[in-house]
Order: sequence, then C-alpha cells, then structure tokens
Amino acid sequence: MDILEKLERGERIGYEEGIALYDLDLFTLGKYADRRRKGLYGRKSFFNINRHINPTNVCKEICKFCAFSAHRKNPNPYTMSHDEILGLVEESYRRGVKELHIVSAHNDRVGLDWYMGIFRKIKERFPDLHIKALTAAEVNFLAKEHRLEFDEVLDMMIESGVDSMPGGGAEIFDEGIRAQICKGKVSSEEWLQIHRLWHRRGRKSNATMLFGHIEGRAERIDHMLRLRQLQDETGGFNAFIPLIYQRENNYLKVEEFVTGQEYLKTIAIARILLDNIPHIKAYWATSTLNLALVAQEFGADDLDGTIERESIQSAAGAESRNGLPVEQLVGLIRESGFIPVERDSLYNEIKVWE
Ligand code: V47
Repeated sequence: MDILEKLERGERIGYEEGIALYDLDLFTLGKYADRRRKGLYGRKSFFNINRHINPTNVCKEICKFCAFSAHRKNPNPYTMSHDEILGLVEESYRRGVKELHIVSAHNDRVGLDWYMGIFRKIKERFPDLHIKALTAAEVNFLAKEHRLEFDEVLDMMIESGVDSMPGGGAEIFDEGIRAQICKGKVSSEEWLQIHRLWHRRGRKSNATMLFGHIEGRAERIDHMLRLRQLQDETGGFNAFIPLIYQRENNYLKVEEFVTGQEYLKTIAIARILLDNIPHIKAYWATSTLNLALVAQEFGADDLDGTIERESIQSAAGAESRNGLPVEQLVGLIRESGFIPVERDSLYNEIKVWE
C-alpha cells in the first residue's frame, strides 16, 4: 500500500516506510502528525513546573558528546552534600516547583547511600514533591558498581521515594553508533530491560533520543521502533523526547548540524510512528524555544516545563541554565495559538492557564 494511503488511514508504519517518511515534504508530514496530535489533545499544550538538580559531575564514563562531566575541557569536579541538595529543594518548593528532575554523573567515589539517601530525605521533608530520578544509565552503573541486580536497584529506588524515571541515557540504540559515542556505558538492551522492569512495577518513565550528531535517519527510526516494541509490551512510557545534540565543550566531531526542518520532521515522524506513546515532548532547552513552539503544530503536545537550573545540556551550549519563568512559558504557548495546561509529572491536568 502507498505510504500516503497508510497515513490517511492511520495505519502502523514499519522500518523502511519510517525512513521513507523523511523524504516526504515537511508540510505533508506535519499535516498527518498534527491531525493525530489534535485528535488526542485538541489545542492543549502541556507543561509542568520543574527543577533540575545535577548533584555531581564526577563520572566514570567517557561519552564523547558530554560537556557536563569533569574532564579536560571542564576541569571543575563537584559533588553536592545532601544538606546542600536539601537547601536547593527547599528553596524551589517554596517557589511552587512540583517536580524534581535529578540526574547525576556516574560517581564511583560516593557510595550507594549517597545516591539513594537523598531521595529518602527529600520525600520525608516534602512528601508531595514528585521525584523523577536516576536514568537507566545510572541504574546500570549502580548495579555493576555494587554487584546488584537491576531489580534490586529498582526496588531500592521505590523504597527511597523515587516516583518516576527520566528518559536519559538512551542516546541512540544502534550498537555501532553507540560504540563510537558512549562506549562502555549502558547497552541498548540493558537500557530497555531496566525500563521494562520498572514498568513491571507499575511505574512510568520517559524515553529520550539524542540526535543530530553522527547518526543517520535510519538509526533514528530504528531507535523509535525499539521503543514502540517495548511500549507494546509494557505501556509504561509517558513521553518521547528527541534531544538535539549540543556542540560546545565536548569531544564529538560533527560535520553537519540538524536544521530546523529536520527537527520538525523528526518530531512529526515520532508522533506518527510512536502511536502507543501518548506524549511527544518538544524539549525547548535543546531545540530553542522558537522551534519548540512551532513543533506544537508538527505533533508535539508537551513543552516539558520551566526547567530551572539544568546543567548537563547547558554545559554543551543549551539555553537551560536559568530556566524560564512560568508566566513567560504560558504566555508563549498562548500567543502561539495553543492552550497552556499545567500538568503533574504523570500528565494529570492541574490547571488550565487562561
Ligand atoms: O542522556 C548529554 C543528553 C541527557 C548532551 O525524562 C546531551 O523528561 C544534547 O535525560 N547535547 C540527559 N544532549 C537529559 C535527560 C532528559 C532531558 C529532558 C527531559 C527528560 C525527561 C530527560 O542529556 C543524556 C544525554 O542524551 N546530553 N550531552 C549534548 N551535548
């Protein structure tokens, strides 16, 4: 069957067809992605009030794209104490932050209790704050470092108060590309298995894709389809988040950077291919705000949030160091023709910002 006919009928798209979608013109793709997005959410666009905390940048891994971990180009190692972290949480809580997004480097100089203990302390003091923490890459690191099964680390996370898992560490699942950009880190199979086990506990997570570096379109489609397959099995992914590679202060040599058009096509294709993942996030920190706002018309229904104090991508040039005041985010969503809906971390609607 012709691919346009399949799109018209809303049928599932396979690998070869997925690659062929990139050859359609942007507006044809956008029409089908927007139709699906509007069918699900109308003109609503979701966001939350969140804060990032990156408690340490001391890292065992050497990912070529990373500008955050302490290395030759960024020789300033730090590790926060629990009291320091609690101070940041307290101040954010008072200002209305509802979700903490906590991601660390893989620090082998602090113990397991440094990683888990902070969640326990945060939950004791602020039980209604949602803790989204520990990527599958961190879970894999902690399991290997402390000779534990993934199951054991995941159970500890739940006991310590982690509510959901962020989507980081997925990068690109293709093993060949992975070996070139993040050799030695969590494998694709391990990443997927950790999320599978987390979902089996009735918990939700997200999935990212780092693109616009040395991968090609085929590897992006492969990445999305591996996620779709797991989602068919578990239903545990809330959101898919394509992250545009940021080029500063790292060791990955990239010849050509993604264009705005390629980003919008990737968002649209994600909406079309990932027919079982409810939310497609335009993550403004790596796409720029302008493009994230346009992405709302190409399949994206979620703009992440206020993203205060993000350090990983801003180290490589992203615009997220200081976050965005909620009034500004809401104003931009409204002025771009959408209805700003504040959500909680599990996508329950909290407030429609009139
Ligand atoms: O996995 C590292 C990425 C990720 C660079 O779950 C880079 O809601 C671009 O997990 N250029 C961590 N990206 C961030 C993350 C995340 C972000 C937003 C939302 C959610 C969510 C999760 O940051 C890493 C890696 O892929 N990253 N370096 C870089 N130079």
